[in-house]
Amino acid sequence: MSGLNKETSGNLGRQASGSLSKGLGKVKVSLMWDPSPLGMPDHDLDIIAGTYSAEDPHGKPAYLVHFDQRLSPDGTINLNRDSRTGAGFGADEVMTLELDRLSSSYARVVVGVAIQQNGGHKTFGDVPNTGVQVVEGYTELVADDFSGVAGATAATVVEFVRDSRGVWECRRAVRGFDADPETFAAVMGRA
Ligand SMILES: [Ca+2]
Repeated sequence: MSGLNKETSGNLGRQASGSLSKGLGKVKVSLMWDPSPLGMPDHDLDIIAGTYSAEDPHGKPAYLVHFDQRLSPDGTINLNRDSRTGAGFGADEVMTLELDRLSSSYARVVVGVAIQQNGGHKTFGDVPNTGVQVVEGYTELVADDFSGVAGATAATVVEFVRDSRGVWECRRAVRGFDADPETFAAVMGRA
């Protein structure tokens, strides 16, 4: 996989499609935070999704989606909006996941947020007004302000798992990590 400790990003788009199955269909993750004071290093937070196979749901991710790999191989997970500063109104980063379109070979998707470190040690407590929201349509599934993981440099937020019927369910999973984005992405599925 390519490095997660910041390079350039691609830019790919995709059409959405509807859901016929029960359980979760198209889910949206929105992340917001405030920019750093003028002259200070930027606050750069990243949404990262890891998709795991049915054979190894808590092991190595089958693939990752993030600023440097904005679309999953089958087009089902898309980082629609990317920010390196947190400047501007509304959500700074947005990711959509079309869970109902994922191949049955995948059984779990974990979504987390990592803070670019740039040689320092920046935690959620260092970044003002950080918030994340997970919705399906108008239904809020998970919302958090990271105050419970203020000392962490990265955190998982939510996991999606297939139940015994094969439909997707959502579980809140706010767990802090002390790791840079690349390390976090490699281990975020183990919990
Ligand atoms: Ca970012």
